[in-house]
Amino acid sequence: MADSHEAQDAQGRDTQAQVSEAQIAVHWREEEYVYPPQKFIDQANAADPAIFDRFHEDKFPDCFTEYADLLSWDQPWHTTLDTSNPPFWKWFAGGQLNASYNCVDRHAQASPDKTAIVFVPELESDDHVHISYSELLRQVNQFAAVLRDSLGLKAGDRVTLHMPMVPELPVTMLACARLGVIHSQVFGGFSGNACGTRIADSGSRVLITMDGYYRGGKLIDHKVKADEAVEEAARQGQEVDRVLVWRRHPRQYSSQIPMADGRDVFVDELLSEHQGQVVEPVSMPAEAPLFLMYTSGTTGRPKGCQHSTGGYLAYVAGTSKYYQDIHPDDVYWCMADIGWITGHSYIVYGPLALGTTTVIYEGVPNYPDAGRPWRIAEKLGVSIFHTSPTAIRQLRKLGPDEPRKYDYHFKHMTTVGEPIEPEVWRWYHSEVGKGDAVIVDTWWQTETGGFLGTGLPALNPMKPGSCGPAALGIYAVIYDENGDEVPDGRAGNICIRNPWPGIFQTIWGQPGRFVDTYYRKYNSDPASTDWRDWPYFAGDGAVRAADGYFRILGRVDDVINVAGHRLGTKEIESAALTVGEVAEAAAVPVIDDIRGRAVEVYVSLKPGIQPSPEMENKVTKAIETEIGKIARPRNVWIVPDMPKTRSGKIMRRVIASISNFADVGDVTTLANPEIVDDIRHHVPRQLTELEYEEIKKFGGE
Ligand code: 6R9
Repeated sequence: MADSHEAQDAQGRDTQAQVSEAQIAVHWREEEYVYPPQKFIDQANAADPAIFDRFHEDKFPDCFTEYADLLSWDQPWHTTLDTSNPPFWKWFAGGQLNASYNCVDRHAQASPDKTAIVFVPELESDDHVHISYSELLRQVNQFAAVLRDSLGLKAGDRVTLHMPMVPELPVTMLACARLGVIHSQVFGGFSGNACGTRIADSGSRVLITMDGYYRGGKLIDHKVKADEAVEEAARQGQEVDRVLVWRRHPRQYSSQIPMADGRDVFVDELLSEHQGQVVEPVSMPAEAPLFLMYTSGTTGRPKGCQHSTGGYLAYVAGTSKYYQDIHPDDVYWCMADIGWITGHSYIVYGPLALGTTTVIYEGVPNYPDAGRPWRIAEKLGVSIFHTSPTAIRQLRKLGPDEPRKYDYHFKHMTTVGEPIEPEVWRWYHSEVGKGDAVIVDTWWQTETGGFLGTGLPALNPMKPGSCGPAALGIYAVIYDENGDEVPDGRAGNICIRNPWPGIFQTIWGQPGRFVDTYYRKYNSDPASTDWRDWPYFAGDGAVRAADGYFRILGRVDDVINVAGHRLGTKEIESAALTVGEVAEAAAVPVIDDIRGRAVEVYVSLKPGIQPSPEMENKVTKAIETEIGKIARPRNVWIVPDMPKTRSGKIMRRVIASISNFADVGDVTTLANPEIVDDIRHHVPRQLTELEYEEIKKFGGE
């Protein structure tokens, strides 16, 4: 944990050999409150403080029926929360519903012409595409017919999606949901190999992809990754029978890679066989899995977080209503990628469950320039804007005055994925929000389905740098390593004492790992069926202030959050080790002025191999191939040896200190202390001004 001096954690691991993000976190000073404008309060969905009473702990778990009541159920539940098999909680047990019906049909009936999705292609010369709820219903039905009748898919089957930011992605997800088929969308930027590993883990026989998409002004060949993915899955024992390929441009093929005979098929050809077909939504138990979302683990293969249909959909609908303040007439734009949990919950499922208009932008925020997001906002009349600190930092750096040039008006802005520096927060507020929009900082995780730490915009004043108090019905606490609550102002491990409807159900195929990773640490009685005995361990370091607001310091495990994307140090190290000449590899987090954190990789080479820039490139390339470009290290340092404990463990803490120009601390326990100076020699000082300031703040040189 963040300020622990213990040498071992609860599992007896040698924590001194590791370094976590929380340990290199920058501690900002407590900021003053910023209050929402009256005109925001006057229209807010949650403006009456009575809401806090409705979600008070003595009303748990029934308080969450308020969220479930936002949905249309085929059959009501008989038990709000079934705790008989902890920590495998069952929310709304006995209830039945269909997610696609809730996100599409009921709105198509009530307001068929209302725009459900606005697609903004990356090329500015291309027209925006407005898809109404009735049109969305038609497309979802037709594609569901393809999945059911041409592919024979049925409830409970898994299908892997590796799709870019196009409306065909939600259409695919919702068509799966209509049948009870479990979708597993892999972020489009991940490599073919990373996709293949996830296909194998989920046991998918079908991969759905697109031939190409636009990014940075170029049409990227995406189908190439499908072939790599299928090959990798086969290597891991999973055969893929069918690859469905959507076309980015009608009647064209945007890839150089030939379609494999008998395996690959264009979606439009299948759709033409199912014109106008209607597929009844399959009524699913609330507990049926809706989707898998893979995230990085500390060790071993990635974790397929399994989310439920009823609890998940209720939680994202409720939080979209109260925290995103979505009203029927809002135009809502979340600039995240649907390939991450943020996109699933707060581009697709939450906003569509509420029947709003959600914007999908294909490309990067700064294409062709840093004014693009504000032009989109102006043109579409976006009222709610949602993005990450990394995107804000980037837009601020590239176009600090751009927002002023455009006539848009946000009432509400969200930030998600990483801590936001107060200085960056203030630019977001005054420039992007024109001093008039509220900012809702939202702390949560792939595992948690929806927001955990965040403020109700009309009721909780904002505090730059803090995510805010715990969300409604979330009882958060900060424990030390022994499970004792730490006093306010001290860092520790943030935990949630209770279950909530959005919590994931298990790690796909690894229930033991699910219990071990998230519950073992603070569970005192494995036999207890009382939820109070099962606090959820989030894996983040945090500090609570006296007013109950939390500041998140970062991961306490071996996960590095680069630009809001979670990367496991072990995954990066194994990728580096696929290079034959590499003997050992260590990945560490470093402070980065745009991405929050970046990765540096240290490698030592096998005897007789000479260090060279080619070698460094080879390591970088291997990481891109195994994981994807997002994992590309900022630097690869070739060093003569790694600092090691006497038991032979690499001391990442020492390496991270060198990378962050901080004091390396006590190195007397090293088997080879002399190597420290040697390594320092290999790491030249190239700091930006902001990094230098940050480093000074956390006690570096
Ligand atoms: C939603 C999402 C989860 C990790 C999480 C934490 C960090 C997310 C944050 C934040 C500070 C915020 N994180 N939101 N840190 N302030 N508002 O990002 O899910 O990709 O699983 O990442 O991201 O460290 O544990 P995921």
